[in-house]
Amino acid sequence: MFSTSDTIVAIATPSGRGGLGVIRISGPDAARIACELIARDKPLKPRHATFARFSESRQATPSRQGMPSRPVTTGDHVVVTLFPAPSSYTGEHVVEVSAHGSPVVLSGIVRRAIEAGARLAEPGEFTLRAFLNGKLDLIQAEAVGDLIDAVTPLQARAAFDQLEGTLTAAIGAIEKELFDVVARLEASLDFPDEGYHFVAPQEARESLAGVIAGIDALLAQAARGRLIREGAQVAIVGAPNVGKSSLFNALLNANRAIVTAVPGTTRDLLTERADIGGLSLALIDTAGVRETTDIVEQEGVSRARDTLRVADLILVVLDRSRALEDDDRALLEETAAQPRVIVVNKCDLPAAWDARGLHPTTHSPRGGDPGLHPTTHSPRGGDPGLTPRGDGSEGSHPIVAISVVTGAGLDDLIAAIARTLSTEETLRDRPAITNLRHKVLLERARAALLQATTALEGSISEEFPLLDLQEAGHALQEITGRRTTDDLLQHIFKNFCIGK
Ligand SMILES: Nc1nc2c(ncn2[C@@H]2O[C@H](COP(=O)(O)OP(=O)(O)OP(=O)(O)O)[C@@H](O)[C@H]2O)c(=O)[nH]1
Ligand SMILES: [Mg+2]
Repeated sequence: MFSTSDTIVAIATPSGRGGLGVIRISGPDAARIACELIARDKPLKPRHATFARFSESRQATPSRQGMPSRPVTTGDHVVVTLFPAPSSYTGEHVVEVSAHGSPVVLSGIVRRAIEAGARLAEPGEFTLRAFLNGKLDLIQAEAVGDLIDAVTPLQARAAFDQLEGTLTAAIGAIEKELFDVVARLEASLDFPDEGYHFVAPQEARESLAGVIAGIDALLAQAARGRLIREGAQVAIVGAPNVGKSSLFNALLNANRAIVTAVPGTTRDLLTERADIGGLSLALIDTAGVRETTDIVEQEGVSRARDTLRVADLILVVLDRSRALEDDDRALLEETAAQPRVIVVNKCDLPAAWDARGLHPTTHSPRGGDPGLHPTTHSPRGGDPGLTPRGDGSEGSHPIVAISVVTGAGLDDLIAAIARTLSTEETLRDRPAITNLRHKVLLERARAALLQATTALEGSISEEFPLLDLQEAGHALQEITGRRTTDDLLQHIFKNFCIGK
């Protein structure tokens, strides 16, 4: 299904103008095609940058009276480098052509390479070939995609770790342990007269417990890893005019949403990616939640409510300069069971209430919201519950006082967002597992190992645990790509960009 017998070509740099643009050619004919591009008779010297002139036309037609001959062809000074197989990115002969980053010139070079026998590469095909040729395993190939897509330094670091083989090594160690148990059980099966001579069931169970512990250690980091790789959705909700859009703009550091003194300014959802506390978050600004007869606003409120259900974290914004109203209290109750940070805004203005006003017994007859309990906050009075810096005592619902106008408390809010979404280690340690595909397969391996352990307890034939162990082994091999299907490869590489 995936042929590597032809030669592929693509622009490797982003589309648009740039100082330099790079074209990559990979496959058996790469060197010959490169020589044709620059009309060179001698072979290219491996790993040597050759400065040359590219001219798109095969036979340059002399111009008449200074007018270029038709069709107009492109030309440029280029630097051509040959990386002979197998010491190249794809493991095949690879040529990189650096030209000036003009889309016209780069397309001209690609067109010329196709005329000379290359084919336009599919998305991710260079990395797919690297995988098929054994230069990378599947984890590393996926890490290449993650690294390119990374928008925060933490994402880039986690992807690079995987590219360097940290997860590959961890899976390898687990596979080795598993293989050891399988080998001993199989030996017992091959020499039935010896019974469990090669491994006693108890011993095999203990070994399997070690394998499962290894998997558990990886799985324990999976939630943090996923948060780093995929980020989280953070919805900003609140009554009209409390300063949601102002906060949205402040967190984005951009004047993205319209801010006015008129309640009901925001009517639709606005979503932007932001790097907040090292995490890549999708921030969502919503319409102020209130009862309204305006049809457009009603739709906005309904969308805001929908967002509440899907968001990973909710920032409930309250305005401290005016008394809390029913809309505010309703929202506090509505979001009580979800991960949230309560943002008390407009602290530059005289206070109309303080955190004691958030006491659940006062406003939430159903109670059950420990995060709002005033005793969990500073008892010093004055501005007790609004002490912005949390010491961890806020539980899962920190309350942070800010003023978007002065910028006070914004850093504390960012810290509270990162803390609520994750733990401090998320930002410090780098988890090995970030990819959902890997997590699912590890869970499958774990389930099969547990089943094998149970089968060993029954002390029936070794065949039963062996079948389960085989399944566990297959799941581990799927992670690294030693077992794979065309569908899976297609699914993984279709999300890559062309030229990678
Ligand atoms: N003094 C003061 N005013 C603020 C603060 N934050 C926002 N405002 C003002 O409050 C008004 C409403 O701000 P917005 O950001 O539009 O509020 P919103 O919650 O998005 O409002 P809707 O979209 O109508 O629901 C504007 O006049 C802001 O300038 C703050 O911290 N202090
Ligand atoms: Mg708004």
